[in-house]
Amino acid sequence: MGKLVVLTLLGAGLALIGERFVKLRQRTNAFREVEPVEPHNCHLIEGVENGSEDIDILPSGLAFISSGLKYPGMPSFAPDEPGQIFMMDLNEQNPRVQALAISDGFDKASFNPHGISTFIDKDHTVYLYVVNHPHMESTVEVFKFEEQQRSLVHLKTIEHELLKSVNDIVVLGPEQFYATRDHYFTNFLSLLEVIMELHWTYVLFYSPSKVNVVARGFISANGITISPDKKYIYVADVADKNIHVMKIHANWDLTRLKVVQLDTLVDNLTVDPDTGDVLAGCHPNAMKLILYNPEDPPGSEVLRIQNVLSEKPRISTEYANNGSVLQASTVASVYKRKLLIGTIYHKALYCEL
Ligand SMILES: [Ca+2]
Ligand SMILES: [Ca+2]
Repeated sequence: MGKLVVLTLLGAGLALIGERFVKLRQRTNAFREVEPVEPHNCHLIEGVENGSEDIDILPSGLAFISSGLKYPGMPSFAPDEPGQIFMMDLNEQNPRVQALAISDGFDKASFNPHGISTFIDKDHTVYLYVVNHPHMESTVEVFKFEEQQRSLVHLKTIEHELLKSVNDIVVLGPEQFYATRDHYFTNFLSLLEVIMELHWTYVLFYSPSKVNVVARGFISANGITISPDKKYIYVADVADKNIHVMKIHANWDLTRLKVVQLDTLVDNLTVDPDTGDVLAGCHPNAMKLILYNPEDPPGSEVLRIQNVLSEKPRISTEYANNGSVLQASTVASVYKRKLLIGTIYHKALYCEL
């Protein structure tokens, strides 16, 4: 009788592992190959070699690019070099990147920038908020942008017990932002939460006087951005391959209105300022991302979602590549028909649409 119980439990355990393994392969699109889609005028951006995870473009056409992310489980082509923020002026005929100088008094050696968001104050001062992972912790760094000097003045570091495993932020006002948490566990168990499909991550609202969770139920909340009229928030769940559309209330609480299901692992989101379309930087095959093989690298994919609030949003592919040009795309940001595509640890692409 004892043997039978053990065998039954063992069989059930193996069946569960097998079922989870099959599910994981489906969830990561382990068998998916992309068909190439490329606008006519695209070229790699000289000087960006070690990632460009997030890109935020000011209304004036100045683009901020976060570079050099070191993230658990992902390769880094420059593991010993600190991260940087690059700038690119998209009004120039042939825009080039330049690394922004960062003021003294900030630990530049451990700078590990991830998601970014800009905020323009009433007095026109530009602030850059950066998710940072110094020593694999999570902080939000607030910088003031000095346009003439092309530099960032570090103002403060924001830390909070709920600001863990932060992926991206969107700034709402002075020292007010939403932030996404991409893992619940901060140790080896984080792998388990994806395998078991635990919906334990969230969106956090932060202000100096109030910090609270405003949306739950994501396997891995990733990119976040706001609609041009500031009424809606778009949140990508990278592991669930979808985008959540949420309404913002006066007290900053969020209500989920709809979920746009896709067949690709959605990373960062931006909005085309001319059309209001959502642009999604995506990973077509996450298995290739995790099991990095330079002979068969992860590809890149950018989707455009038109009329995201309507019954039937229109989804089209703006860019797709099998990794021969651009690997592991995370973000696409557009300014006057000029498109920038960033990546976790690879290069960055400039296209004219
Ligand atoms: Ca962002
Ligand atoms: Ca991200």
